[in-house]
Amino acid sequence: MKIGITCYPSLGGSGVVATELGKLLAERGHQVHFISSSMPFRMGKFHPNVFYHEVEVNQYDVFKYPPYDLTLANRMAQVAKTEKLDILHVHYAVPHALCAFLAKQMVGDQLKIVTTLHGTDITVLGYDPTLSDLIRFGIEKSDVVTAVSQDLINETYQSLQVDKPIERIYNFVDKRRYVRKDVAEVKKMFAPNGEKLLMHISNFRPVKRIRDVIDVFRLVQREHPTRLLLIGEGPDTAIARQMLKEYGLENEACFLGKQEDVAEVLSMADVMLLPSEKESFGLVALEAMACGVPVVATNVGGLPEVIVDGETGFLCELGDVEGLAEKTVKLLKDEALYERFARTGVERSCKTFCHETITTQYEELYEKLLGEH
Ligand code: GMT
Repeated sequence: MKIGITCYPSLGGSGVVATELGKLLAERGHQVHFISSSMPFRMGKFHPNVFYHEVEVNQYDVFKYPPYDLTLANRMAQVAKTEKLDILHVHYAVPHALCAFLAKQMVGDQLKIVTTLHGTDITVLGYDPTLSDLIRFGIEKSDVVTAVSQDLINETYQSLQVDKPIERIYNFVDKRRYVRKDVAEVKKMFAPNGEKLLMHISNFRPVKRIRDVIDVFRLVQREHPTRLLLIGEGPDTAIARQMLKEYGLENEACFLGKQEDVAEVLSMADVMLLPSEKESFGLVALEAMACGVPVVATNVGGLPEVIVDGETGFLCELGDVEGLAEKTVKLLKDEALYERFARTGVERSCKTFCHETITTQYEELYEKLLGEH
């Protein structure tokens, strides 16, 4: 098959999933064309079946805002025509499903649109009256719609009242790369006296509740020698720095910024903290589990579909900083419990979220869609 993929190419789970899926489809012999504003950051090494088409937006004085959406739609149509694409698989309804719909109008009905919903497009934008009708339209005009968790499907029906079946296809980890690595020497740099390492990875948006991460760390640190590693960056990075300073913990925490090799970094962690307010899936929780790191998180959105409470991690109510800290300490102090959680997490990630199985699910969905007409 010839498959076009559009995603937000910068750091973020949806871009990771879109890019990794594209590479896996290419490995299976499909021709994959990425159409995006910049090279997706996980693109990696050259692959003969992977092509990249940049969307370049020109600036004109006449426009107050550069017409990115229209330029993207035009590029999608161009690539669909020249490369004879069968499928355009877009990640995020806004604006990608709408751009794909426009491209389809330009090239003809033979081009099939698959839209994958990742979260913020529904959980935030879906409630915005200036966008909700448009999002609903984009979903209904897609040939097939998928979402990354059952919770996101439920929320889409509830918030947008869409009249369209939505198929659940979970996110995945490539188990060839997401394994615990031997990083004992590097870990010593961050935990020189054998302290345990708590880790948080995100884009530091308010929805990630960075304040709770720091508060949990403060409480855990009182009970057990612990350090904190913070990966990624975003609007609330400064808040985290400020809080650590106020608590006198700035020397116990380290900001590593954005990291390419997440599996390597995760292999240093003892516990992953994810106290998010909302999380349609929580890819980072899955990546942590795959590397044998138990996750202590909030019981929100799709997280309970990824983390099994009391088996691969612990789930607490949103904002329950004391509960999150207590569960973290429990894991750090009970070696047998810790080993069981770590092992079960690896097993679950390989079984339920295996890259091969999920790629096959998408492949079958494409085949069915093309076979229907
Ligand atoms: O969480 C973010 O801020 C980034 C966002 C994205 O665009 O990548 O993540 C969303 O999609 C991921 C991949 O499906 C999910 O793992 C995240 O849970 C979801 N984020 C939210 O729902 C807040």
